[in-house]
Amino acid sequence: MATDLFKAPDYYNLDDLLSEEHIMVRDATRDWVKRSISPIIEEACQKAEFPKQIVSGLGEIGAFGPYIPEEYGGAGLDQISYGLIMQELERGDSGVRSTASVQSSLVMYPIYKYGNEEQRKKYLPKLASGEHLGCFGLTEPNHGSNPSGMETNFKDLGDHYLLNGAKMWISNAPFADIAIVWAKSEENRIHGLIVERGMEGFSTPETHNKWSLRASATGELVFDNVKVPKENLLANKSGLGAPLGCLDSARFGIAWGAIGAAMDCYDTALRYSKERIQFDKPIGAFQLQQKKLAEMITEITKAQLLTFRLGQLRNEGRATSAQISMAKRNNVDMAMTIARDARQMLGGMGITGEYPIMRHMMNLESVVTYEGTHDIHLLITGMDVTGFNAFK
Ligand code: TGC
Ligand code: FAD
Repeated sequence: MATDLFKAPDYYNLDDLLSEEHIMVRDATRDWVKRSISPIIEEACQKAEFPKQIVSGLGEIGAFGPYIPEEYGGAGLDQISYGLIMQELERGDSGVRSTASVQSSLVMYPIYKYGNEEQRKKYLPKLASGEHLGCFGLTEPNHGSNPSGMETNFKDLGDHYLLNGAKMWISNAPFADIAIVWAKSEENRIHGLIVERGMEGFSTPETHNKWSLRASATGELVFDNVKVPKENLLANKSGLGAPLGCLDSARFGIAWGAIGAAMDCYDTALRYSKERIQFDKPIGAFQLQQKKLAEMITEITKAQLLTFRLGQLRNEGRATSAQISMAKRNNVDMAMTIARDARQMLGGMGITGEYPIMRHMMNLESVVTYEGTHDIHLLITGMDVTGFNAFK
């Protein structure tokens, strides 16, 4: 990829709403992405390789568990800082943001919220530093949008649990040291278990041939009579609300992240529109191209305002799951539209790896599907405003 010339749009002077700490955290992440992600990401995606070397860097910049208290290795930051970090990482690549948001919201968060003190002390510092990588197993071959039907189960055998079943589409799985696995007890109740690499009967085959999120490793989790020590149960919350609570945090991060991908596409198209001459004029001087750019910056600005307010509500503990769904759905859809229009603005160059747009466009096909699909989030909003459940 050519030199990273990214300049972030801030059409409504949103920086005025951010604290000094927010700006410091955001800019540090932005610099790290320019230094450590932009030079390597195109090749990693072309080769469909997870750039493992970024894991320690993500730990160093505090991208793992930014809102987890410092005593457990986190950075003790607020939700807006978390969002800004996710925005900057996804500006680099959705797969990089995935690695960080899974580790933060789907691995560290459940251990912090639903685990006991011993588990927090044992696992969180190593996850925060990047010494350990985690993954989150909810989706199964027969249960994606409806995780309540999951078949993965465990039996209480006195001195340990016996875990059986399989999960698929699991980010970070092939390299993960631990997995947060959601499984049903003999009483048909969903619980979280910490499963560690090396436990007999536990394997993590990689999923190949993805056209999207190629720099993120995806795999299955297979449990064949895995003996899980009883102390690995996350005992403080059970039921579907436990994994869905983690998803609230991750979906919030994705709502911010999608803005980063959209910003990168917009910024690239804007620069190109000033440099590319056709019919003796820069293409940015043509009304049809201006319409695309004007709509892009309008939608990015609206999404920024939505997430900033959502961040305030989350800081106050007042954001509802439905409000988070609206932001995830809106912002990913917004980013997809911008990526498609921006790609067209670059003509043939838009399909090459010289520019990041096509990569973002392909990545966003995963982002719109995982953490609840576009339609699932629409139904959540529909249920929230009407009171009628259209899922079943
Ligand atoms: P339903 O009966 O509505 O709810 C069951 C219980 O859960 C509670 N609940 C929530 N709690 C916290 N946060 C939320 N967002 C919640 N939504 C619901 C609810 O109150 C209830 O509690 P209780 O105490 O009454 O039992 O459940 P349902 O079976 O009808 O399903 C609802 C539905 C469809 C919204 C939900 O299952 C859903 O969100 N489906 C989408 C599945 C999904 O998002 N999977 C994501 C897998 S992880 C992933 O994709 C990671 S990708 C990461 C990356 O790489 O970045
Ligand atoms: P399905 O649930 O089969 O849905 C197929 C279609 O039917 C969708 O368009 C959906 O919107 C629609 N649909 C389903 N139900 C309804 C309904 N009631 N009304 C209307 N339409 C409906 N999962 C994890 O647990 N952990 C991870 O780390 C993880 N990482 C992922 C990484 C990638 C790259 C991808 C692609 C997925 C990942 N997932 C992960 C899985 C992801 O969460 C699921 O793919 C997603 O929840 C959708 O499930 P599904 O693929 O089984 O689709």
